[in-house]
Amino acid sequence: MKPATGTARRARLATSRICLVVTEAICRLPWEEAVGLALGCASVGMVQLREKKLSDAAFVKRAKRLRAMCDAVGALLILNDRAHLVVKTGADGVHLGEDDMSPLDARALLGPTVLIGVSTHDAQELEAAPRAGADYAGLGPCFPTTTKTLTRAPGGAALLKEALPVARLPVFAIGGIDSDNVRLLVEAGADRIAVGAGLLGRDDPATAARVLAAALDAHPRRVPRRKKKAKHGRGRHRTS
Ligand code: TZP
Ligand code: MG
Repeated sequence: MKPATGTARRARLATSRICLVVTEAICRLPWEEAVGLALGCASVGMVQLREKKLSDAAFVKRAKRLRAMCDAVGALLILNDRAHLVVKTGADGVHLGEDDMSPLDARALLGPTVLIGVSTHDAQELEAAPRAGADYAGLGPCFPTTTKTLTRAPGGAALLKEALPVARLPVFAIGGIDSDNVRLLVEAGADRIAVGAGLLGRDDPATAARVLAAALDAHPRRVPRRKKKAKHGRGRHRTS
């Protein structure tokens, strides 16, 4: 497939409200089935492949399978950590934390069309993210999670209230988000979320995604919905 342009990628980012964080170990169903069900919800506009333990070869194989699944529904594919595999896998971008390649180095390596996401933990880091060349930021952790060993205490709604006002790029709240607590974050100003276990750890990722999407829909400044394609829609029917 022809590589997407930077403009097309950034336009898709602008309408993405849920980033699905994919780690096989947190999936209750077989991972492809779980991801496929979550991707049935149109609000899931971005998938981040986060596998810390896979070899590069196994990671590439997984990313290529996800690439095809994302293409079927028009979702973005982002790699966690592994900037050196973006071109090989045809991913749309890379998500970088404090222990990874710097965003500026990643931009120099990958060029202007690739999306770069950064992890942020407070208002100061969030304010600095655009200067570092980021297209979007994750902000958290919001709540306790078993997906990742946390090095900071979860900040909850207070973190979002403090940090979101300084944001100058799209921000995905992250960490322990599920259908029970998402409303607290929406009330605190969140209009985008990144979710792993709250979707893939469920018996029914499709319903869980719909519940999260409905909560985000209640946001006063909500991200616009993607226009429905009249005909020849790609892939399966997606809800909400
Ligand atoms: N940072 C904090 S939690 C997390 C990252 C990358 C992974 C996703 O967390 P969860 O709780 O499975 O949604
Ligand atoms: Mg990382």
